[in-house]
Amino acid sequence: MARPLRYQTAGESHGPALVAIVDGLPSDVVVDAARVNAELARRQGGYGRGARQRIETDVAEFLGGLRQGRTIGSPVAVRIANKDNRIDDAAKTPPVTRPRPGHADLAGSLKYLVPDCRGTLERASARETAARVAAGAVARSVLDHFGIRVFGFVRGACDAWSDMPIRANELDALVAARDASEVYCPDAGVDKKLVDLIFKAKTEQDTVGGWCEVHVFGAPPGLGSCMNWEDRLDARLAFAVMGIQAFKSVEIGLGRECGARFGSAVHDAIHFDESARGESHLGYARPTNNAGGLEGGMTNGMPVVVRGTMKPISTLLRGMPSVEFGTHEPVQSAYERSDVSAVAAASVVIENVVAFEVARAFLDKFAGDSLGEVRRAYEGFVAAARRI
Ligand code: EPS
Repeated sequence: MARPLRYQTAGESHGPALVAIVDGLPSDVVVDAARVNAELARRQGGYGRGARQRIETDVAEFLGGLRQGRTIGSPVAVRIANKDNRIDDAAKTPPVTRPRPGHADLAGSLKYLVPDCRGTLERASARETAARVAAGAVARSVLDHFGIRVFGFVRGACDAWSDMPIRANELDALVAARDASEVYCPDAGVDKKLVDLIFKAKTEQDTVGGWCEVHVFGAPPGLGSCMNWEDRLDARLAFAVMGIQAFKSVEIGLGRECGARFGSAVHDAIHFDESARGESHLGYARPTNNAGGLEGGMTNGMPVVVRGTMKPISTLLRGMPSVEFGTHEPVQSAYERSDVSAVAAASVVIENVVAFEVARAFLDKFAGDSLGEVRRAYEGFVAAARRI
């Protein structure tokens, strides 16, 4: 019985380590530790990050699930050590009693009945996204075997917005441009504006969020399902993206702009191009991709396009109006070492979270206990779909 792909994380921001357990991978999948570590390193980067990233060097230690770099069908367990491990040191973790607007501080203290916000901020912290990136980077190893590529980047923030088209045949150049950008934006003009914006926020003791986008190239049609709301891939993607710390909205394809246009300017015409039979759309070419590769909750063979909005970091150096627990006196919110912007890092998180969901949907459709069985199911499906 092939088990559904799923993962769980554990660990606090200043605890000993973060842990991810990915269950449901078939055997024989190549998991490249260097690639997982490269994603972890990317997540640590980006202009606007705070001092914590100079302390940590995130490295995945594989504790289970692999033999000689390949899965064996058992859960893959990954550990990422925290160097700033002081959760049990009371002197180094004084109580936080002035909740930060936007953070989990207030809601968490009320929910768990703890007057020290540290009771919840340790787990609410976006440090946990390191484990999420590791889980996605492991799971997308399946996609590598089928030539499915996932590309995440920063589309903009505030009044800086990149209109750059993201095309499959330019992917290598886009990856290089993104990786050369301090803010993970492949559009050179906008990259500079974003750096200036983050610098301005920093000088004003403020913070800034932004928009991150992910494109998935090469996914076959039919991932997800129209038969049940929980299995719609767009629903699963939205759930996964909204599960990332600080994300406040998610869009697929044209997203909210769909409401501003008539149908004829939204829906993607269907053409048939015999010469494009080798593409993931199997020849059913679409001149536009406003649907973001998803119709009826299923992939249609066009690139899957997901955009998420990250709110600005909620720890402001200058503080925000708040209230002291106990006295209820008005105060400025607490300051904890933090980032001015983590939008670049968030683009790595959303990329790997989306990759995980696509891998899950892929294995749901082409289930098998070994990669060979998955491959046979995939190839049999593609051959049959070509006859439609
Ligand atoms: C975070 C606060 C900061 C960030 C952290 C998220 O941590 P610290 O209080 O240790 O400086 O650096 O993000 C990370 C540690 C990370 O690796 O992404 C928060 O409150 O959410």
